[in-house]
Amino acid sequence: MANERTLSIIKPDATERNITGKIISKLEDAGLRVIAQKRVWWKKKDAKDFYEVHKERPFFKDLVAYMTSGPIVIQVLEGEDAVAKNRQVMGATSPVDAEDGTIRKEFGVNIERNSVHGSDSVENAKKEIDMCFSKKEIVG
Ligand code: RTP
Ligand code: MG
Repeated sequence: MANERTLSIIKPDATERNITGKIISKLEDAGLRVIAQKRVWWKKKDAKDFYEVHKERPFFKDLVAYMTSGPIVIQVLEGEDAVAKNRQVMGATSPVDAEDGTIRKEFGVNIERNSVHGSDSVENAKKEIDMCFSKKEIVG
């Protein structure tokens, strides 16, 4: 198993409900370590750039509006198989489909307001980490 890094975002529905600590506990309990973290409030351009892959999807406009509706907490997580492990602890995109014990099952509101983002591949993790953090902000 490889030691990896992945990008995690605690989304506006979760910062609004003041449950960032509960979410971070689940990540840490899964064996992931927070090695960079910041709280930011994205402008439209930030959200559009980050979710560019989804720009043709019907939910894109709503997604950008939602991701700019409040503060988010962006993190770099490190650990064995961090990308897959994080996706596992997040659960399926929609809370109704997510397995028991996952973050989205426990905290997600609906398919859009699903509390967390996690990179879906090692390659995308690298891109997303570079987009969100400078080298010196990451302390492994
Ligand atoms: P994420 O990228 O945020 O980790 O989530 P994901 O891979 O599980 O889902 P993805 O298909 O990449 O979708 C990105 C985010 O867009 C919102 N979404 N809304 N209204 C809808 O049908 C819909 N579908 C997706 C969610 O916030 C989802 O996480
Ligand atoms: Mg995705």
